Amino acid sequence: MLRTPICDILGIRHPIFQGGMAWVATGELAAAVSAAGGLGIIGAGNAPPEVVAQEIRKVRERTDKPYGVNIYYLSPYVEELIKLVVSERVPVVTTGAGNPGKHLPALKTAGIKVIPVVASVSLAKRLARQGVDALIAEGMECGGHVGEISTMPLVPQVVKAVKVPVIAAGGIADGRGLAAALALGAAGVQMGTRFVCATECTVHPRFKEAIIKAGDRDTVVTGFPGHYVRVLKNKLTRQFEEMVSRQARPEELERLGAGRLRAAVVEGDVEFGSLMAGQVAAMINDIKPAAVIIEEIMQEAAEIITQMAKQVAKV
Ligand code: TUI
Repeated sequence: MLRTPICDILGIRHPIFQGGMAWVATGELAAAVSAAGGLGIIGAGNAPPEVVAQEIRKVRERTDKPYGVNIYYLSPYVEELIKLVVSERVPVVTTGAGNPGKHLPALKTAGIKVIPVVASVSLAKRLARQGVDALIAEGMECGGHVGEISTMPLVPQVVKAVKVPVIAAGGIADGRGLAAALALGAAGVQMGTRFVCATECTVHPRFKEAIIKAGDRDTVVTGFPGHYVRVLKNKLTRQFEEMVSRQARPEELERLGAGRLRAAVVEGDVEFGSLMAGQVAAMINDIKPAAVIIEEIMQEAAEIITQMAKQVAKV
């Protein structure tokens, strides 16, 4: 049995969050993760509030366990989404790609646990002072939008800088990753790519297959200043790189990227879709139910920690 303070704060059995990935983290996936004792998180992405409300209903129909909604701060609907999560009394809100500071009073008054994703120590400190319940420190091994610091140096620095629990994200897909994150001082982990290959994840099967086939050097960070994303290499990333090398205008690059995540997730366009995935893609070799993913990780982490403690005892 491996419990950490985040389990008690949120009322979950296992210290495992499922990343709130835009287009990917639907109510079906979030419900499966929450029902299995982790924290399932709906990814609002750029979706309008009525779509997110439907995903919330899906979770509620399937489980009465705690779940979350991730609000992406570059969405045009941030204000409406804040109103939605407050009126729906969503138990947990995670945030990404921005600073949720100004919405903290409204969310806290509604009794919502607020857990922002940060990629730097400075934002972590500011948000901890403002009263967030926990933080997710995301290293640049992750898929999608990336910061500049890797998980191994980011997590201990954030842990040292704040008093609230820190969840490690980026580069974690198995029990070894959970044990390592706990060793860095984290109270749990968030995983995205591993849950893309959950049975309950509704992405196109070709997206899942692309992750399963990926090797250690098959992701690349592309994009433009202020919006770098890690994706699986394909024809889209090669075209993007060719345009960058001939110094194409940012508008041209933006046009090339528009709608590409939807194309990957919904249509299974593995050639010209944006296949957002982390470096752990190379470590994922199968599709299995979220509950099995979680049970195996918990088991493996407990075995590693027990083994390590024995090694210490021997000396
Ligand atoms: O947000 C993510 N990951 C993402 S966003 C995304 S792109 C997307 N595309 C279409 C529709 C919707 C979304 C793909 N992956 N991760 C969380 C994260 N947040 N990582 C880093 C940050 C971050 C960056 C800067 C958090 C705060 C921040 O603060 C800036 C400031 O204002 O201080």
